[in-house]
Amino acid sequence: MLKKITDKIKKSKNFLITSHMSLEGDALGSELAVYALLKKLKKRAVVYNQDATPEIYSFLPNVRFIKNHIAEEHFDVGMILDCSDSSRTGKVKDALSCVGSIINIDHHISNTIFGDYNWVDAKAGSTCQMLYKLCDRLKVMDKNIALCLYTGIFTDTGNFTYANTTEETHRVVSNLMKYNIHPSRIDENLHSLCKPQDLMFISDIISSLKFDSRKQICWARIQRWEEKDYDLTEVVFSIMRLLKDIDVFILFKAIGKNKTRVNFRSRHIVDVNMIAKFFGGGGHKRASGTTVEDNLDAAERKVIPFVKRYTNGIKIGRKQ
Ligand SMILES: [Mn+2]
Repeated sequence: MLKKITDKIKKSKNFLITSHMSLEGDALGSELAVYALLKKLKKRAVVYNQDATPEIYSFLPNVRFIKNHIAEEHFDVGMILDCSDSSRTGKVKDALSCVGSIINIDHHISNTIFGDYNWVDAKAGSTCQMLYKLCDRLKVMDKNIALCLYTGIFTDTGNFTYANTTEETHRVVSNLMKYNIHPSRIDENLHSLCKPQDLMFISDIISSLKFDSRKQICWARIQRWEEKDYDLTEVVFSIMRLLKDIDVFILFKAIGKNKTRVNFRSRHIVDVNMIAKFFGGGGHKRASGTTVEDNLDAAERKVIPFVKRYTNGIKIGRKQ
């Protein structure tokens, strides 16, 4: 598939690049790496997203060229990156209905294979890790592309701590490091951004922690989830992950009247993609989410017994 995709890219002139709503490091890193790659090949390319780019990613090269509106235009190819289904592009879907062909490059196990060219590798820790191969094959790697790819790999592997961090991840990163990448600066851009009131907000969430009787699942909830210019979800999970032996972490966020966002994480064992799927969502084995049309209490009453039943009989203990 990689060869078919490189051939298609070489043959085409005019590209639309997009990803999923609620942009994060892998989505933006993938888009901007592909944008830089196409520019190097002297192609026309537009990055078009439904959502505005969160401020913390403003250090990424070419981020100012990302568009949130476009005039109607024809594109030879739509490159959809890190996106499990074309509906997750939000309003960009309208523009995709008139592109010549769709290239779908992704690592979500829940990917619906919606493209004309589908390169989906659920074993890859990030889409950026996959794109390294594409850049390598097209011989376009440079400092800007390396910075984008590093950022996506870094964020999607939880700073190289999640179970999706592999030998391949480090091999790719070691090659990217040849392009004058400064991990400490990237980390500071992405993670040193809380204001004092944010820590109080996180402390409210952490004080709601509950556990199942077998101490395998823990969950927290927040009544008034605040949309900030960066997402505190991963910060909350990184605190929950400090708990010994627990495998499943769940965060319930009230995001509207009778609307609750539920995020799932697992450390080693439980397939949380299957759990999210049961409630109409999806994602990865170790990280997934869904939105349920219920208030916090009702969502918790629905989801937690299901997770308990689902994990019952699965031996959850410390590996290694
Ligand atoms: Mn990703």
